Parts: sequence; structure tokens; C-alpha cells
Amino acid sequence: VSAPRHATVLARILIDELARAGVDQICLAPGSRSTPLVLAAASRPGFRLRVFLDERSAAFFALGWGRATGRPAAVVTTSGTAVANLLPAVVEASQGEVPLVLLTADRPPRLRDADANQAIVQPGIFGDYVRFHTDLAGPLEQAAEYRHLGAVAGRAVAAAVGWPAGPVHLNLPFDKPLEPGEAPSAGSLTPGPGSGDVGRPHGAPWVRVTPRRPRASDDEIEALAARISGAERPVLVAGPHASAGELGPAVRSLAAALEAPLLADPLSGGRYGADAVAAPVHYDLFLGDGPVARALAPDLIVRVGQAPTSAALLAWMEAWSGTEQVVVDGGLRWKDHLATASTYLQADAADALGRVRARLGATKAGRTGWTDRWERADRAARDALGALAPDHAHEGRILAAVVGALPGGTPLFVSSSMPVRDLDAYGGAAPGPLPVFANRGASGIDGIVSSALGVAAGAARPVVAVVGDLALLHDVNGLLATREDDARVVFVVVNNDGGGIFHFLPVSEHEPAFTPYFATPHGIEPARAAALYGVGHRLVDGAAALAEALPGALASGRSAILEVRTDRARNRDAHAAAAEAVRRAARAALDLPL
Ligand SMILES: Cc1ncc(C[n+]2csc(CCOP(=O)(O)OP(=O)(O)O)c2C)c(N)n1
Ligand SMILES: [Mg+2]
Repeated sequence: VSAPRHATVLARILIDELARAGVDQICLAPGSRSTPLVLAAASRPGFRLRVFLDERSAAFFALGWGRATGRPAAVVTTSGTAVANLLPAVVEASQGEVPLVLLTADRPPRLRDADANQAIVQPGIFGDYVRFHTDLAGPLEQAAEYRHLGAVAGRAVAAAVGWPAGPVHLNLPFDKPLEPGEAPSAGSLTPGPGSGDVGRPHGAPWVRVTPRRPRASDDEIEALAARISGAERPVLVAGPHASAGELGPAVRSLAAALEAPLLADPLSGGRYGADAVAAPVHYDLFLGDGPVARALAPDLIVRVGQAPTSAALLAWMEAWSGTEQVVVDGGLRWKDHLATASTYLQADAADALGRVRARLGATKAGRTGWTDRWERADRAARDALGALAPDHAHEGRILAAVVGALPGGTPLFVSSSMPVRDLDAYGGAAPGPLPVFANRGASGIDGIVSSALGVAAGAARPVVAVVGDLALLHDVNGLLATREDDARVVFVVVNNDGGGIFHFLPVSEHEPAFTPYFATPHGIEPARAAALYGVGHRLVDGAAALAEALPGALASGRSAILEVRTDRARNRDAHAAAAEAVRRAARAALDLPL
């Protein structure tokens, strides 16, 4: 008697069950040990297979895809350091709460830790950063073992989508031969997934797992609604959130009903919208001023999402740690690193805020004076920024130009370091919803190019990505994925020849060490990277020229690099001057002494 080989059967069942659970994207990098997985995926209809030359980029692309869709893409690797290359994206997916499935091929257990080639200890390699992991090293001889495989696929996908969402790791030891073929059968196969080539009838998954979603009780909602209604100076704070598309409208709607100011991070989904909401966009620039911050004293802060990008906002919340602060978050990760919360409601935020909103009814709260103060400060900030002389060195203007020039609905990706901060402080308002993505879970400058391309593929539309020059170089090989026909990104590269962010730190005064060891100028021209990967490149002179070039670049249907050159030291000075102008204007607007 003969039967298909163990590796072939295992891979076929697993891939089939992952597809039934909703996985349809596979990002793979070449290797031998993963042969059974790749052949199984390639021969099963319904998968999009994408090939990457390095595993780190593959994982970051899959991360971006998961961010844009809320569904996990699978990453397939061979054994050894290929697996270790997934760690940065795993960390970001874990802390950013983004679904991701890792399928790592491995050598059989007997070869572990015994000097076998390309063998490392893979089970558990991602530690606590994965929501679920297992090592599928067992035999496939009994019906229970087949059922287990089907159930594990269902569990893994369910764990990846949450709650909270994150990475999951299935380690898959395969013995040679790795290619399909006949093997002596150990016995007759019993019914279950893979006994024929199918699992449950009609394409159903082996186990259907319902989503886990922590929901506040009616009493808890009642108490929160009462507390909010009773406040005279409530402030809503919305930080970055993996489900920004859901959270944003909920938090805006509540802010409108409450007539309360909404301090919404660009990554929260709440900052941009066409509806009338008091959502200041320059608070990062005026909350840093002591008198202004005191003039805007809250008596209740309700916070959702991760920690906001703005350091000034964080400091302001910390200053009011004696004031009642309510965190609403359903994720397992604690969202209060400053320990300012007085109530922590462990519940899905969009759901909870929506239900609080429904209880408030239509009666006006009469808080217009309170909201007005925030809006006056924000208008003053906007006018003060508008009155500044044009300055090519001010990178904040690049973000404002991008926000202003984006055709409606175009997703924006911003890299860590200054682009995300400049969007927060200087990007201004947008006339409608603007989906913004960033790797803010762990704020690495790695994998940025790949993540932006993954977002474009997931969103199924071109993306504009504002990236620093070091972030571009860190993941320059990610540009290879511009060849994917559905991954179109216009990269706006803010080229200040090094890490501009370090000029804002006290260490910038410490030459001669500062420039070579912190700012790290490199002199590499992005045009050369563009040429290497066959991507168009254009040098644009300042923010206004960028705003003009952007729509055309987007409409061209091809990925491109638009490079804007700036100067790190002058950028720092321009930031200081802008912040000072805003501070003075905000004080004047609030009738405070200058
Ligand atoms: C993987 C990783 N390595 C190092 C850092 C530390 N770091 C933070 S910002 C930064 C400089 C980034 O330079 P660039 O991308 O050009 O942006 P700019 O600061 O010029 O805006 C570095 C090295 C990091 N966040 N992530
Ligand atoms: Mg830079």
C-alpha cells in the first residue's frame, strides 16, 4: 500500500484549512525546506502568492496588507535565520495589534540543537510577541491528528484577528523528501481533513471560530454616560488604533453630541472628517505652553487607542493625572504607560462610545464656551503658521502640502521619526476622512517601504508614503515589491541626509560626536535606489512644487519617488520658530499675557 508523503499531506491540509478560514495572501521568500507549503499553496486556487527576496521585507509587506484589510496575510519561510528575519515585523504586529500568520518550515525535531545545517531552535522563537504558537511536529496517522491540524488552522487565524489582533506562529517540521510523491503507508487513513483532499463539506472550515470582542455591560455604559454628561470640561483623546476606520467615526460622533473637544491623533481615524466636530489639529504646538495648557484645564479626560504621537499631549495628560481619566480599551495590552487612568474600562472602544452616544440623546450639552476656547487656540495656531514666510527648510510644510494635495480617499502612510510627528503637528485638517497608516506599534524605521507597499496592495489603491531618507535606505530592498501589480506607492522622500529627529535632542549640542554618530549623514542619492529597482524618480523643490507634482505621480499608475531635499539644522530652527509663533498666537487668542 502507498500513500502521499507526510509533508505533502500536512502542507495540503494546513494550506487548505487556512484558505477556508479566510487567508488568501501568501508572502514567501525562496528556500527548500518550505517546498511542501509553497507547492500546496501554488496548486490550490484562490491564493495570491507574492515572492520576496528577503524575509524581513516579506513580513513587513504582509503586516501592511493586514493593517489595510484587518485580515491576516501568511508569510512562508524556510528554516534557520530566515525565521529570525521575521522578528521586527512580528514585534510591530504585536504592539500595533495587526493580524499576521507565520508559517515557518523547520527541520525534523531530531536535528534541532545537534549541529545540523541551517537548523536553529524555531519553536517559541518569537516569545511573548505572538498571540498563539505551536509546533506541528507530530505524526499524521490517526483521525484525531488530522482533526487537530484543521482545528489549529482555525484557532491560529482566530487568534490573529483578535482580540487583540496580532501575529501567530505555526512551526512546521518537514522531513525529506520534500516534494510530492508516494510513500509507504503506515495504515489506512481515517476520515477527517486530508483523508481525501477535502475537509468539511462545501468549503467550510474545520472549526468556525467566532470573534472575541469584549463588550461593556449596560451598567458600565450607563455609568460612563452619566459621568461624561456631568462633566463641564470633558476632553476626548483618541490615539492610534488598528481599527481606526471603525473607531474614528464613533469618537467623532460622540464628540459632536457632547460638544467636547476631540484631540485625535492622525492614526486614530478621528482627526479627519467632513462633519462638524471640534477637533483641533495643532494641539501639539500649543499644549506645550504652560499658560495655554493651564487655560485649557479639563475636568474629565476620556481616552481611547494607543498612546498619542504628540509628546505635548502626553505631558498635558500627565499634568492632569489628578483629574479623572477614563481609558476605554478592549485589547489585552495595557494602554496607560503614564499611569494616569482613574478608571480603565476593558471594552471595545468603538462599541462602548457608540452606546454612550446613543444614551445621550439629542439634548445640547451647552459646552460651547469650553469647546470654543480650544477652537480659538487652534485657529490662532493655523493663522500663525499661515503667516510665516515660506521656508523650504521646514519639513512640517511638506506634510501640510501632502495632506492638502491628496485626492479624496487616498491612503497616506507616514514613516516613524519626523514624518509621523510633522503630520501630527503641521499636517492640518483635511476636508474629509483620510486613512492614515504608520508602524507606530514599536516605531521602528525598519520595514517602512515594504509596509507601505503592503498597505497599497491591501487597500487596493495607490498610497502616498512620506518617508525619511534613513527609513528608505533601511528597507531599500523593499522597493522590489513595486513590481507587484497591485502595490503602487508614491514615496515622498524627505531627504535631510540623515536623522533629522536627533537635532531636537540635547545630544545635538555634543559635537564632534553628534554628526557622525547620531545624525549619520550618508550622501546616498535616492535617485540611485530608484534606478536600481526600476522606479521613477523626481527631485522637487519644496512643499509647493511637491503639492503640484503629487496628483500626477499618483495618477500615473506607477510607483515613484518624489524627493524633497531639506537641511536638518535649518529644519530644527524652523520648527522652533513656528512653535514660538503658535504659542504667542494661542496665548493672545485665549487672552493670556504674552
Ligand atoms: C529599526 C530602528 N533603528 C533605529 C531607530 C532609531 N531612530 C529613530 S528616528 C531615526 C532617524 C530616522 O531618520 P530618517 O528616516 O531620515 O527620518 P528623519 O529623522 O530625518 O525625519 C533613528 C535612527 C529606530 N526607530 N528604529
Ligand atoms: Mg532623514
